[in-house]
Amino acid sequence: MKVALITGITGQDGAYLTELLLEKGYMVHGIKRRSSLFNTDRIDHLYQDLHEPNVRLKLHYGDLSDSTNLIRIIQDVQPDEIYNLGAMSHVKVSFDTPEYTANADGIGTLRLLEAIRILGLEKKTKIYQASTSELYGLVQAVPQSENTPFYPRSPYAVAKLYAYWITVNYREAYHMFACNGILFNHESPLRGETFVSRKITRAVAKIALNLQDILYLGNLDARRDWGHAKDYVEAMWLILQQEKAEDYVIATGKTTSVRDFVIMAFNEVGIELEFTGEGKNESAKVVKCNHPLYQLEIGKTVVQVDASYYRPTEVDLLIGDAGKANTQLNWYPKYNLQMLIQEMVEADVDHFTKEKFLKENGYKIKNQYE
Ligand code: NDP
Ligand code: GDR
Repeated sequence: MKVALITGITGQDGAYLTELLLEKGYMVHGIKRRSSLFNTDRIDHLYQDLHEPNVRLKLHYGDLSDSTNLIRIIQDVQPDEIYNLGAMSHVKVSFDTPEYTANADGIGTLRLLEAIRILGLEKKTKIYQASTSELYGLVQAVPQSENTPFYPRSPYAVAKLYAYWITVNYREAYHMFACNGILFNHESPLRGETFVSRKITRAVAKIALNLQDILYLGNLDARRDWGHAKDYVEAMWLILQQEKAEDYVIATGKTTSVRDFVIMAFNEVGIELEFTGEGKNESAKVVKCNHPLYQLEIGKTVVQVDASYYRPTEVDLLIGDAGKANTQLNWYPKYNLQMLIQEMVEADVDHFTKEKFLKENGYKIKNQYE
């Protein structure tokens, strides 16, 4: 049985990757951080009681900032494959916590690579590094491929640049099977609530159900190449199954503005929007509301730009060229943006419909500690 170790197992990609590796018959070990509340919601459905026979998912407490912990876990687990997905992954937050981000996202990768070397596992253990389209930053050329120069634009991207190159360096210096997947934005119903896609789909559901008035957003002009996380974790696995360790861009090849994402998401619940104004004064109002279940007043403002969400330096345009992954990995995305948005909006509508039903029927959703 192949053994995998996943850092960041409690995150969006960690959950989809765990599901995929369990389906493929792996023994999966994951590193989770200690937190004051449970933080395993995304993988609870996969969790197996350790008292059961043939358990194939095991969680270990740990942190990318603690090399002693990483060395011990890797020694115990003896993984065939490590997927380094753990990171402080929010670009805007990295401007507030730059040192922590450098430590976890940059040096954390070095700690894993060194742990493999210290334990003499260079020939056994393959490692996947979660690199990112944020490395391209200030546009040098489009579409962005494995050969496009990097120009990071945030503490997050600079930390990930270190992680990218230290992965390449350990591959070249110590002949380790170490690879970067340069993944463009990928989303899903499991996406963290503060990334723009999920922030939008949650707001669409709440606004349609009259649980929220306005969605405040930052830069609507930014363009992203958005795919589905389920497709992208498949690429991570494929990258580690090749004969030779290499780096790959994973993307859909299509780019869409945040504004158009908003329009498409509201359309899913039959709401048509019209945007007016520019920059900090831009907003959108309802011009049509066709859904039998949702009644919204025509002319009501439902989206408003709030400059506090702007970033000190922005990445304006991302569009990936996944040609190498298409030909070498035979990887193609199964989801397009429309399908992704539909799945995300449906999941959020379902969630908030239940919440509304409970509230309207007198069930007070209490803080469990009250
Ligand atoms: P999430 O933010 O959903 O998950 C991040 C995971 O990392 C969580 O499990 C989190 O734990 C864990 N983590 C955070 N800090 C540490 C630390 N110091 N030590 C150990 N674990 C830590 O990210 P995604 O699943 O979306 O992304 C996975 C990886 O891929 C990240 O490295 C991200 O930077 C990168 N990436 C993501 C892309 C995307 O579009 N989603 C695109 C390209 C790259 P906890 O649950 O406790 O917070
Ligand atoms: P990104 O994702 O920064 O690309 O990083 P995010 O969804 O945060 O932002 C995408 C774009 O939307 C603009 N934007 C807003 N963003 C957020 N979060 N909130 C808002 O209110 C808002 N309004 C507009 C942003 O300015 C940006 O241009 C994600 C993360 O998953 C990284 O870890 C990963 O490496 C990259 O994708 C690829």
